[in-house]
Amino acid sequence: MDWKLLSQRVKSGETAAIARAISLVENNLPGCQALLESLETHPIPVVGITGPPGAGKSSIVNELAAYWLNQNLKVAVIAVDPSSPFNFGALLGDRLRMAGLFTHPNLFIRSLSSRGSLGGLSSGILETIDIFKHAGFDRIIVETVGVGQSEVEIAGVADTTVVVTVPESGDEVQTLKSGVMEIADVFVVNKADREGASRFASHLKERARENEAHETKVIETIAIKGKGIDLLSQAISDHHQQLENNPRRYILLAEKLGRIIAKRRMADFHAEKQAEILRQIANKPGFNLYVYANQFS
Ligand SMILES: Nc1nc2c(ncn2[C@@H]2O[C@H](COP(=O)(O)OP(=O)(O)OP(=O)(O)O)[C@@H](O)[C@H]2O)c(=O)[nH]1
Ligand SMILES: [Mg+2]
Repeated sequence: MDWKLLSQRVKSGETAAIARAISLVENNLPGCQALLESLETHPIPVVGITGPPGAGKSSIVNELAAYWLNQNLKVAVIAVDPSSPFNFGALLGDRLRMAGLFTHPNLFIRSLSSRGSLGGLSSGILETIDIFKHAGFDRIIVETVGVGQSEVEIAGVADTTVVVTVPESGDEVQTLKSGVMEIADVFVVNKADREGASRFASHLKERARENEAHETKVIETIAIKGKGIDLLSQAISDHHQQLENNPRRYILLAEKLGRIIAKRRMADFHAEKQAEILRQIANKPGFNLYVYANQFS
């Protein structure tokens, strides 16, 4: 397909064209580079939602999407699933279908598998976000399960990172994984219908105040009842507004540039092919991986 035409069709918001463009960049097909170079990437808020398995991330994504759709905003959702590319789609789909939103013309949902990428995040995520920006979405949500490195990585992709936690026990406060406090722009204590939620929330608020790097809001939600979603939406908007004059924006942009360069440089690197070569040479006396690596730079 002619990439110029495709780019125009994406810009006018055509669903089929958006889907086509995403698979083009995901699979690095011919025309992909030209398409990427044609994108007009407006500064649209990218909201990362991360947190432990089962914390209620998808439920929150559903409610936020519904909330924004009701305000006549166009919403794109990317789900990065480390285990299965199907899980999320099914779960999110069910709820949205129930709410009558799944086929809403202003909503686009895309599930990306994180398999095959080194960190936790899918390798096509930056490009997919930019395609959504070009297509004129007003809000872009990225859901990722907070396992491995993905939650720290999400902070490099999202303008606003929302960390979803649940009031399982008082100990949870202490066991928040290191680094999580630093990446959270907004904390959500979901399942606030459970006992101990407000105690847990005030613990978090205290911890958030101790963090001198930046202030983190703590919002209590009951996602299954849609409670607290308005406050969460407000906290996200507030954070995004602060970002406008924040030098962190350019740090994010520089990180993104780094990812683009790294991806280009790694394009010809195939781990399996290298494993085969290394099997032949790595046990030879004097083999040195640093010397071997020189041929790639
Ligand atoms: N009691 C209660 N249950 C909730 C709430 N929000 C979500 N749940 C339930 O918690 C379970 C997990 O919710 P999900 O939204 O799938 O959580 P998730 O974080 O997306 O899960 P993964 O994507 O599998 O990591 C579901 O059974 C939800 O119905 C809440 O506010 N209160
Ligand atoms: Mg989920």
